[in-house]
Amino acid sequence: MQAKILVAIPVFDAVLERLREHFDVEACGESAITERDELVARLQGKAGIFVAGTPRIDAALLDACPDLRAVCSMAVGFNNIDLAACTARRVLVSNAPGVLTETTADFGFALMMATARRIAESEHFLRAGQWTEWRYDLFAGADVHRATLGVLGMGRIGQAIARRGALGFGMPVIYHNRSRLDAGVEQQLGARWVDKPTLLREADHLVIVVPYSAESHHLIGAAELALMKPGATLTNVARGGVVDDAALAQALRERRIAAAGLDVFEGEPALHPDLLTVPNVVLTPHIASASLPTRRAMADLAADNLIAALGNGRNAGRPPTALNPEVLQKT
Ligand code: 8YV
Repeated sequence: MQAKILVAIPVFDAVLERLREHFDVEACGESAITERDELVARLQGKAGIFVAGTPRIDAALLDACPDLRAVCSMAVGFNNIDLAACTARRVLVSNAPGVLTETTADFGFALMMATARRIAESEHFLRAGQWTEWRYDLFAGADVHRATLGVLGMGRIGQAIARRGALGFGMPVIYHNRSRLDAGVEQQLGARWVDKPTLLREADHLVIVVPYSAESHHLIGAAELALMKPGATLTNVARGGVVDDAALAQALRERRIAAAGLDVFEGEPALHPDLLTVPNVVLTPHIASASLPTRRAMADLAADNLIAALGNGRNAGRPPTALNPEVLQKT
């Protein structure tokens, strides 16, 4: 008998078909399952669940769904999944690292450029029929080339953004991360490790790429924003919650920094209402990894993990990007 799984988010038909070759699949339909009660009900008797950055998988959910053996996510960030609770119950967890690095870096860089050069703001102006004459200062923004790029969080995506800045735009790169890169990698990127206050003080364009955790909650709040240059920009392609959105909206309104580009929000898909009323912010709906080939690769990787975790094929017992592979070891 095939194992039963729940696909809790909408996904490519081709990926569902692949999963159906291995499992008895229940799919959510047009919208993701977000209600806890519905999730618990639909998970009864299911050995696996296919998710992304939502829904939340925590100890209470695991206890209510005792058949669950694998939680496979098509996102790289896994702050919606309580890894320790899963490991304690021998539930395999996988994420989707690597396949979205370059696409997310493209978007992070594009959002930073759109923010610096005021592209969204100027388009709104044009669409509103407000363009009547050329002016020397019309939407004059900040340069990107040769400006100092500050990267907060120097993992795979941070390094890919740094590479774009250093090699493509001649930007000196400074970064802050808990651990320093190898000297060789630093040299290749022309990147210099600095402490967090120095990063905030010196960056012309700050790009945030740290994972969300209790330690990174509101890593950027009013005090940090106060250290930044008045002409600086801030771009967040990491997670909402890393930035205090209320403090950011206030800093933008008071022009304590020039502009921000945000792809992620605290409490998304809801937005802090103040962000909608400040003009100097570019807002996008968590789409940094959203190129079709990359989203397909992310979904396929999550499927690979589910198939390996629960199936009995070639890779049985060896999910490629498991976060707690130890739970599959025979005791
Ligand atoms: C996903 C992301 O699109 O991978 C991640 O961590 O943030 C995005 O690539 C998102 O998590 C989907 O919910």
